[in-house]
Amino acid sequence: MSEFLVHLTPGSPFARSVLATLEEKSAPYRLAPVLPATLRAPQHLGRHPFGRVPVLEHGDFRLYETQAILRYLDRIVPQPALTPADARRAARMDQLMNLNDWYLFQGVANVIAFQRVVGPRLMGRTPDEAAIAAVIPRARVVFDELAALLGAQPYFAGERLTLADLLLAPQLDFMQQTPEWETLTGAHANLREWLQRMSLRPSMVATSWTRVAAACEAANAA
Ligand SMILES: N[C@@H](CCC(=O)N[C@@H](CS)C(=O)NCC(=O)O)C(=O)O
Repeated sequence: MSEFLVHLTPGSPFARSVLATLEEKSAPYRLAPVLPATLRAPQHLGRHPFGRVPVLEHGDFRLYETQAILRYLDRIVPQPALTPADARRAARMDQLMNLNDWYLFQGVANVIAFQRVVGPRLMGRTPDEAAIAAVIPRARVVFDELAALLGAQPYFAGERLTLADLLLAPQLDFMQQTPEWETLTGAHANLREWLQRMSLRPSMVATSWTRVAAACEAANAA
């Protein structure tokens, strides 16, 4: 199988989903680090006109948008399958992936995790408490719904790991590093146990911010 190239900035939860999927598939890949300051530079805009990461390259095929990348990887490297064969379980997986992008990331994680984790760590910023407080009602709806959809299942679409788990885990791992995690998951032991289970997977261990940052430094030095 030919190698995959992943353009990313360390710490990106969307990029981590791509890396964790590659790890689950034991697929060969290389990292192409993009400095945050160069996301809007012509070279990166040539790969991703919206100036974001991740971007995947596979031979002469280039692709951005994490859901599209994850589904491509699942088709091109079929084992282990990360999409349920059952239509209803597959629909649940799709629903959760959209919930991640539209309701968890947009307006919840991109505010709370950014203010609490990314801003302080990368830019030395102080969290904007008013901005965080403003999104808590929406965050409660998202977390209550995630817990309801997970229910007593080990994974979001049932008995087996799917792309939905791999898209959600990096976002929720970020959220776990904030004090809001306690508030939002205090009544949702199932969600906390799921993240614990996900965090122990070798694919998640191998793609922590620290590990990816070290791999990016090595790639830059090479
Ligand atoms: N819809 C995109 C979202 C990607 C995204 O928002 N990536 C973030 C990092 S997690 C990014 O590139 N942020 C840089 C910026 O907005 O300047 C996807 O699914 O790939």
